[in-house]
Amino acid sequence: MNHENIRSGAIQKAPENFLSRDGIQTVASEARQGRRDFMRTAFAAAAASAGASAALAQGNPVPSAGGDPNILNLPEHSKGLGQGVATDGYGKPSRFEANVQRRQSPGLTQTTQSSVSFAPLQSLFGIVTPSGLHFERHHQGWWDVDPSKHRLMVNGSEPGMVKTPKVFTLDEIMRLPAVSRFHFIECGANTGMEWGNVAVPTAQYSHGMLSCSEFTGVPLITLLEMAGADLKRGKFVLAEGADGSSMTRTIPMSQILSGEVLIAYGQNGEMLRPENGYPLRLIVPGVQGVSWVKYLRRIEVGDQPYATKDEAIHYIDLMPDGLHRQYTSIQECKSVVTTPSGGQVLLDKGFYNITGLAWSGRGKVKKVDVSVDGGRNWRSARLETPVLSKCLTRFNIDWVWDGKPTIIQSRASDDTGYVQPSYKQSRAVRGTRSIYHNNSIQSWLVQENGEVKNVQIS
Ligand SMILES: Nc1nc2c(c(=O)[nH]1)N[C@H]1C(S)=C(S)[C@@H](COP(=O)(O)O)O[C@H]1N2
Ligand SMILES: [Mo]
Repeated sequence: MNHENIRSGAIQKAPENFLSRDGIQTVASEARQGRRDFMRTAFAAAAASAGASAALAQGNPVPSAGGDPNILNLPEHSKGLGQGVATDGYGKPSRFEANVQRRQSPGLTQTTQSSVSFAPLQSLFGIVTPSGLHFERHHQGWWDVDPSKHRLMVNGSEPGMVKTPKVFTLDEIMRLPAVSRFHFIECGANTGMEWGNVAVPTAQYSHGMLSCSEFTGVPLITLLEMAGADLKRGKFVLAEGADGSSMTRTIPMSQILSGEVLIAYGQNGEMLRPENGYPLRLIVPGVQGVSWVKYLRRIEVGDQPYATKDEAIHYIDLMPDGLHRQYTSIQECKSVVTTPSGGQVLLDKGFYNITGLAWSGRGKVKKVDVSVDGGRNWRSARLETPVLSKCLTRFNIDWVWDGKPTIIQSRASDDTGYVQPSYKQSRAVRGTRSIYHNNSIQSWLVQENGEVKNVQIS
């Protein structure tokens, strides 16, 4: 690429008004203390010795001349008796992984109670988000609801819409035929700060309102059939949560008829976490997170959309002419490189595995192209299996860094043929004042000193 572009300002630097300088440094050092720093320590000896970078370039570190005490000396754990089984009954990550945490954005948390925490995408592997690291978004705080008292009501908007309105206990729901499916959930506001070119420092803050789990539950259609819902007149369903936010969203019956909308109690092999809606939540694959109603207590069948507050005035798109789109639901195809990403530090020039996540609310990811020269050239990344519909897909691609500043990007397309847009393309339609549904191509600037920064290419 033409590195002059970086200096001449064709590439906009991340503005620093989102966080104080201190804030940015804190976040960057949090990221550094993470896995990348582990790499740095592990390879430090190798990198110091002559010819090491050439060896690293082949992915083959050479031992230092003096001998590495970490291989020459037997560690304590090879000589002594280890600990007995964990006594707390529920395992925790290694103490060396303590930096891998959900984090609250210093710029977004204005109230006494935080309402968003972001998943540490840059520290995760594969496609599943560990339940304790799943992002959180609460409109009115979370609750640990007593499952023995929780009820789900299924009723109609008018007499006849549902023949026998029903109230289900959790036990009754758990007796029904269950399915387990992997799906991503993304808040419609994910990457929202970047519409206005506010470049938050890490992938956690730019893309971390995104998670992926194996959900277990009962297809909503099963409950509707049990209650005798009129599936011809009933074109829409209202889903309502039991928390104080009065979270209510309209779901089209067509999606429910496909069998993919679930009433879920399971997440990654155990019950849902309280933060994620324990004991029941709605799973609406491909649709923005707000429709995945937590603490689900009521399903109403009706013949028209409900236009509730959380769909008529929130989670819709502000267009450049000042008008809103009436309704938006599907999360369009998107991707992000998670390593290298903002706040991480590369060790040295040489070989790296570029890795990231791609997803589409419309189906399967078909292809992910990666550029390591600011969008001039693109190569297809390897899509790791499984590649599932409306689910995160992991991609990997080889890269040999020559030690010069460069820009790394990923561009996903899905099986409908849709291609993830550039910022230029997104802004041409959406302007810069939107909050929601930003699926533009993310750019990470790798600087000469190895530090990676969030930038936007104008
Ligand atoms: N009952 C209820 N459901 C809710 C919300 C809420 O505040 N209350 N937040 C919604 C929003 S905006 C999102 S993005 C997702 C977040 O789900 P999570 O907290 O499990 O990540 O839940 C949705 N469902
Ligand atoms: Mo959301």
